[in-house]
Amino acid sequence: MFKNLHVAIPGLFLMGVVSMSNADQKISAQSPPTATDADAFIKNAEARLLELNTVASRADWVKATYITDDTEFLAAQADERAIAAQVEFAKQATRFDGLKLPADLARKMMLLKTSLVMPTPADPQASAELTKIVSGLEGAYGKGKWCPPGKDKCLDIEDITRLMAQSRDPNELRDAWVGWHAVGKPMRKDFARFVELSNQGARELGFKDTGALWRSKYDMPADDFAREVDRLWEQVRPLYVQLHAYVRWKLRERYGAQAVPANGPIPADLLGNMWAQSWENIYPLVAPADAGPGYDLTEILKSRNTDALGMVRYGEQFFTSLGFAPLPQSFWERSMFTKPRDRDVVCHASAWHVDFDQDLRLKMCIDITSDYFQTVHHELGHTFYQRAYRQQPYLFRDGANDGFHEAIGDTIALSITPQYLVKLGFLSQAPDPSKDIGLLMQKALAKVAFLPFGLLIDQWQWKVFSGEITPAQYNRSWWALRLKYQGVAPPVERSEDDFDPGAKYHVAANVPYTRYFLAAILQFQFHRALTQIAGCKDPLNRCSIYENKEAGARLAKMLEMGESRPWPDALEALTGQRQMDATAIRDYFAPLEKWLEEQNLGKPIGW
Ligand code: X8Z
Ligand code: ZN
Repeated sequence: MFKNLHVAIPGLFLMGVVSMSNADQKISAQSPPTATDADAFIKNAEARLLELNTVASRADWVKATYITDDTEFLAAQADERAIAAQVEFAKQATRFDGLKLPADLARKMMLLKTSLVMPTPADPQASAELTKIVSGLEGAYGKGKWCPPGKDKCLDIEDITRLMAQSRDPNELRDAWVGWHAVGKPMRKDFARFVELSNQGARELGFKDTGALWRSKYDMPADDFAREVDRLWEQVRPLYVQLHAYVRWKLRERYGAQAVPANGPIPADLLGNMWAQSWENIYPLVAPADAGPGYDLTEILKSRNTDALGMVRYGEQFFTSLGFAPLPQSFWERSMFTKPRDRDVVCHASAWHVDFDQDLRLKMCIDITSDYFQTVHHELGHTFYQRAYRQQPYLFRDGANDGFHEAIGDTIALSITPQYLVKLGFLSQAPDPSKDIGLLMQKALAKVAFLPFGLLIDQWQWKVFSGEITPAQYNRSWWALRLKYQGVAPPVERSEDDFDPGAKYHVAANVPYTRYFLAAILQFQFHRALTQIAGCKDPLNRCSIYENKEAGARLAKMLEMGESRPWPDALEALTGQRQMDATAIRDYFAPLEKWLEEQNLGKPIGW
């Protein structure tokens, strides 16, 4: 999967024959190559990759919205062609190594090499095997179901997500958790093979392994990036640990001392989400006694009879209020907003830039809930970003880094404040500021709880790719990391018979995950900067940039840059800062953090 698909990204490009023009061949026969040769080489590569990736996106779109053996086959084939072409171009690009090139051209040479997520080996058989496996793994996830014994209906991940969010019956939660995790089990063997083949491809491109390739996408040496991620985690860890301690205490009150340890990890099935990655669904269990939520967005949306299309329209109008043009008609015609009744699809939400121009689409199975209201804004962030950089040269049509891409829609969603909901007519008046702790708690259950999860997936993947984690240790190392970072434990004993990482979409679909961790930090940094531009003097959680054209223009400026400059330049264009900085998320939640510390006095912290 790849470049234009925002959830799944760069993988792509053509098989075998990457045709060089006669002119190119003549040039390559002479030595040494010049900057003019380099320019011609890149122009040709960009044109070819655009063409191949557009074909691949169409095949992938059909596959993701209609999973069958045939669509999987055709998508794998188109992906393989596109990826192989890029691999080939990346290899050919080495002949310009050491040549002094204009900055843009040098950057494109670099991106040619680093923008792949899944580098295929040169051997055509290995390459075909790899793309087939990856297509099949994503398909297996998309088709995944749990059929509870004694019931006549099988549940898909959307149904199970609802159950995990709503049920407070520990037996039912455990059964659903175990039921869904069985989806990973059959993926183990293919996954191990995928790791081998993808590493083979990465090595042919000069990377130590696929993880090293993934870490090389951040305009800094791969090892520095790993340290940067650790630094950001250390900045936010104290806040997470306070939230964890408080939530554990509340769950212990609810489910009993048998079920929830006083100072150990929280059972992963009690947090309102299959992966315990976001805890907002258990808000009612942990709500501060004296500061209710103020309102329930799910109830409001339902009472207004909002449908899936209506949800997306709300998102769009937020962006247009900032000065962005409305989305093209084709977006509304070609997107998939609801789950079709008659076939398997990949419901996991994603935003597509099919032709890298104006053919923009969303693919999701919208439910009318507050969670999905957030997700719609998240996805539209990708869409508006994609459209904003469409006039860049092909190789620059991507986010400043993948964390930026993931952060834009979430940044906008931080502006869904009570005051904004009043403007929409959803609330007659904003709750009193005394309710802020409740509102901040709700947000923290989504955003702060997510941080260690956002980090650990790739900590696992990086070690798998480097060989530090072998297939024989897949599951136990997964749970060791979940314990270390999240402080959660599986509700039942697991073994190497299971493959729990495969029950998470991004592992099955080969999507690097650090991007979401970065986004969780960046969105607060963006929000702080944008609300300052909008002149908001209130606490960060009360500021919305809705209808603020100045903030919109500054945002657009950054989005239009795409990936044309190193990300610190893009960050500076919006925030004036050149470093990712977790002080913004700490500032945002400062009142809650203080409140949590008070609540946790005398209680165990950590696990
Ligand atoms: O995968 C997504 C988006 C698509 S890019 C729906 N997210 C991560 C996840 O679901 O695990 C958004 C938050 C984290
Ligand atoms: Zn996303």
